[in-house]
Amino acid sequence: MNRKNHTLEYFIDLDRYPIHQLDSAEGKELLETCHAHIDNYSNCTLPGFLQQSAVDELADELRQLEAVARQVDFPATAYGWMRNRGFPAEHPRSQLFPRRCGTITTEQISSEGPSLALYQFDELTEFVRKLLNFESLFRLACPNISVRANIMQQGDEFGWHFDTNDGVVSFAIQSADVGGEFEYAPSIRSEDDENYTEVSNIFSGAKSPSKAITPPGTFFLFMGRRSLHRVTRIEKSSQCRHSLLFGYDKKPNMVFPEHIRKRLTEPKNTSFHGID
Ligand SMILES: O=C(O)CCC(=O)C(=O)O
Ligand SMILES: [Fe+2]
Repeated sequence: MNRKNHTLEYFIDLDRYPIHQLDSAEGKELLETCHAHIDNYSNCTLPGFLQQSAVDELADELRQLEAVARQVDFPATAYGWMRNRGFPAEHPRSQLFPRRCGTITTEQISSEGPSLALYQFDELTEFVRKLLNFESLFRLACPNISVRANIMQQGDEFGWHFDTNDGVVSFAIQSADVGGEFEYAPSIRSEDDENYTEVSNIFSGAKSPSKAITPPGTFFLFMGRRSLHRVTRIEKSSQCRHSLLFGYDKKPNMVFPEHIRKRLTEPKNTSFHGID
């Protein structure tokens, strides 16, 4: 096998995004720009973050994993971490959205390959920590959900939802031809205010969401617990949409509970994950 030299500069355009020198004037400027964007839009979107040759290698790796992706296919609540029984039919907590998507989990990915090599860089973890303004940030120790990839084909969609945590990092690796766009409503909820009126407006289409522009190679940090989001249906595409997702935690050695890991690693997951 033709092993690549997986250095930081092989993966990341450090001239444009000097994440290895965050204390330099250029590094500070990068952080300032990102923080302002996070404050206003609940995300940090850095196009051209990955070098083209790295994008190509990552896309090759994910393409080879398409055959073993687990298919998730069920109607899902946007509020996966809450008990949602007993709300009126039209209430946001009662609504379900299609979640149809292929998932690759960490144990399926080669430890020699580019996806796991990119995850291992302390410079990247430190950059994310500074973006989030956390005292500490660690890569996960989870054998299944540290690094994930979403593999979406024609007809797939990942309906409206909130993530269980803020600060998930994803990389756009391969786009669909038509559809498969990331739409979101920034900071629409908080732990003190669910803001159901605005959530309903997005669900019903009365209010239009924002769209993230994420061509392949884009770094994307997202506040998904506060911000409603979805990946729109892939209407037509000759190739799958690939996104690569990296998990982090404030504490070291975080492993997701077994029932969550099981749910993601079951061969075909069509179980009802709606109201319970
Ligand atoms: O694949 C993506 O771009 C993000 C999908 C998503 O929101 C998620 O996996 O929670
Ligand atoms: Fe999400």
